[in-house]
Amino acid sequence: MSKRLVVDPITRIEGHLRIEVVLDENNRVVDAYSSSTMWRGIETILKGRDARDCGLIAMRICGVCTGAHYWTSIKAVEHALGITPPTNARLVRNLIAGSLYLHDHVVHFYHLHALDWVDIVSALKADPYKAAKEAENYSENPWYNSPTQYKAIQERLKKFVESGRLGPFANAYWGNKSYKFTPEQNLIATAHYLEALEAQRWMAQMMAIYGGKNPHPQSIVVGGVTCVQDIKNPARASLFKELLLKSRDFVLRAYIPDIIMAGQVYKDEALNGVGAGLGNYLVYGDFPLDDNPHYKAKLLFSPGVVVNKDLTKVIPFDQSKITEDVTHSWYKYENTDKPLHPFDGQTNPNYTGFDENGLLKVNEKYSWIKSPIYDDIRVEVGPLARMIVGYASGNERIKNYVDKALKAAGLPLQALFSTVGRTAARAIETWMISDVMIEWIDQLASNSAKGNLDTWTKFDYDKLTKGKELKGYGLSEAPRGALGHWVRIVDGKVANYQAVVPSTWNAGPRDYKGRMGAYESSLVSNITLSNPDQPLEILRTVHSFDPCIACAVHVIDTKGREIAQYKID
Ligand code: NFE
Ligand code: MG
Repeated sequence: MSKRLVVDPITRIEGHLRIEVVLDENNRVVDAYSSSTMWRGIETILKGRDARDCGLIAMRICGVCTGAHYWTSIKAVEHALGITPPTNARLVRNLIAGSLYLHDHVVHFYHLHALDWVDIVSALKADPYKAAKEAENYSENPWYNSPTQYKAIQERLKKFVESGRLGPFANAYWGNKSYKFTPEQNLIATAHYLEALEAQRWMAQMMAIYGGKNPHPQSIVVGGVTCVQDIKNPARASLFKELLLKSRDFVLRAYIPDIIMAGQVYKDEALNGVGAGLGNYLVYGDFPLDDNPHYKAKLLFSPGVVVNKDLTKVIPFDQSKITEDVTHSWYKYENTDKPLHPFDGQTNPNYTGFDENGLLKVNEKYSWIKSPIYDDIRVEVGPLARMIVGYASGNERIKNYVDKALKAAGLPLQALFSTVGRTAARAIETWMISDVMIEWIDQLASNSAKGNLDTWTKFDYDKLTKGKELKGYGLSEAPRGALGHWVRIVDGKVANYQAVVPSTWNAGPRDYKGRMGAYESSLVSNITLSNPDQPLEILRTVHSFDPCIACAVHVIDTKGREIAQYKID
């Protein structure tokens, strides 16, 4: 007898996500469906606008990776106009994007994902002396290293629990068998969870130094950046570096050790490919290291495609091979049923609802997310894709960090193909980015000291656009993965605008051939629930992608109609 399990809403994510799985008699997941139950509308709003304004509006696609849409949009317009920003603008953009990585990844691991691994209640049973010793197994210089500190954290926790006001720790699946940390390990991770609430503030402040504010930075414009005064003032670079070093310290002494600990404790899951998913990975590439246009520059993250977990081969990335399919999505294309390239993309809603039992109509349309396809392959994007494609491309920097982390956890490369690997990849790239950012801030400070305050490439918009049709794309690696914006500009006004977003790639439903999206595929990868009333293993794997559904859908119902009803199972 198989049974259908509905998890709706999935919490500790951005937006509204529903997962339906089919369990066999042993509670093993044998089928899975991912559905966005929310609808938004930014692509449509952008039509008819001056293309120089797109970035400011496009960043409203999301409240989390706001900046990623902002600069990706600006890159698309720069591509269409044929302009390239100068060195200082490149460095500032890399620094702002880097601070988004640090902030997003730390907040994700601790505040959105950790409770899938860490049993807070068990931490109350820990021996603080043993915890202080245990922390030394994962770091030479642990963030917390004295029994007194661990005891104080335990006291804080006790007060929480005794007051009955559990706040963020309420309603979890404490005691579930798939929690594997010892009480001491749980106490270590809980301590870092609380500390990360403070640490994430430093990373948000970093973005605001050159971005003006956080979220929604505002200093990037078509052609460059506007924060000349901040580049000129050496105190700004000093403050940035101070916050960067503090953040990096937290990453090295808390985040990375916690990942090594998880890698060791959850070794079997990693080796058995639990949550592995599609095995196909796509990276657009990002963080330009020279001043060529973004699609030609040498990049920190190598672009490319790896298929079937085959690390011996990297297929070169070509944006013309991206399409979006709507066979199982609540949209309808005019005049065609075929997947469309984003330059020709359409966003026409066609909501067909749930079945008579309130379940997804899995053989028909069942999500507000489209299904992106690369060269007729379904792919996963994100930190794991970046580490895999980088590794397979022979990217020395990426190889070095991946090898160091795997060695510390005592795991082979193969272990990356799992939920544990996906979560570890995010930590590994956070470590790498925090090191590279030191180089970038030093370069920016040195340029400024030499009197190079060049921040903008001059252009004449009217001259460039009058009477012309121009097309451009911006390709980025947002924290959650490959992000592309495509714009068509006619006579200076936006004629069409399409965004294909990381969570669209990962959370999309089946495609026209019935092939699963990345979440769906990862859920049917060797996952068995230890208690079907507590879908902890489902949350752990879905969270390992760091879902953002606002991003994935980015279409808005301006009339405020009810578009879906929620059933909380
Ligand atoms: Ni809304 Fe985003 C990132 C983008 S997501 S968070 O990272 O682009 O899919
Ligand atoms: Mg789109």
